[in-house]
Amino acid sequence: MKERILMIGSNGQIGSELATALRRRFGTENVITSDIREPTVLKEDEIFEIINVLDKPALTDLFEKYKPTQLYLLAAMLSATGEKYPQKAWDLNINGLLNVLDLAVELDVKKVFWPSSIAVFGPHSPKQNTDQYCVMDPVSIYGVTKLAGERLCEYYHHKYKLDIRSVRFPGIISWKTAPGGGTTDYAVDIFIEALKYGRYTCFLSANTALPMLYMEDAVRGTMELMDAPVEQISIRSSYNLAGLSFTPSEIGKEIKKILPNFEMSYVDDDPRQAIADTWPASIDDAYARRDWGWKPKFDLESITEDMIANLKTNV
Ligand code: AKB
Repeated sequence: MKERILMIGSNGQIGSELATALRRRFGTENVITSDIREPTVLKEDEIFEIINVLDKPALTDLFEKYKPTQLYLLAAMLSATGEKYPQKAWDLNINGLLNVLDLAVELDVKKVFWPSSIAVFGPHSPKQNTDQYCVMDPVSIYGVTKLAGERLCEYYHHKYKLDIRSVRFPGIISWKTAPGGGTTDYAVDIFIEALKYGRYTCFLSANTALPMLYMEDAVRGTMELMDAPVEQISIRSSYNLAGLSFTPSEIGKEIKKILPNFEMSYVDDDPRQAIADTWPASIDDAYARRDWGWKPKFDLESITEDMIANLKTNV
């Protein structure tokens, strides 16, 4: 069957790189990207539409116009911005998802991808090797929407047989498009400022370990999950997905190996620390490994080398 992909929220950190990979795989003419505003770069043959995922009539028109076989919903408000606008975060993250789930069922979309996050865990979840199934008591509104979203995905799968697939992304590190409004954003900011100014003031404390993933792994993992035979998908809420875990102090030391003059300092009153303190330090992704063969490739050393090599020419 010929695939036709519709991506909503394609201008963000994950969308911009996932769209490139999907265009390479399915052909530029079969990938429609969309967002609330124009992307900064759009090649002549790329198809892009302005859409607000909360505008159901416009969204319906978009689905009817392109009749997608696969849908990627990446429009979301992340954890730090969500704390500033909790109502908007709920509206976008939950009502946007509901609009897409309803239309996917109504218009018979074959597969849907929606990312969840490690933010679904909370202060009573285990900190180390956090299991797929454990206490989940998110305290950020972002985490609350992601956990509610997971339950909706599983519900739509059971009730309407919707083939929805999801992973709980950790912090994503990438050099092409910066993240925005997240608690894990420091792990990208640090490279940009190290190259620009030779120093970085981190908003998380030196020993705050968090799970992270390199973009190349995140894109490959998403495509592997979407490619997996349906009978191999045992989880319809969202799969735990691990790459690596490190602290600000550890990544700082790794950067110093390549940029010996790099200096790091810390602020101790940033509200993002309170969110990070409730998140896991490391994730157990045994189900993703077992069900669809997930295996990350990048470690801290290879990420640091790749980030600096690529950003050197851009910063
Ligand atoms: C955030 O920090 O909010 C995101 C996430 C872990 O989902 N990067």
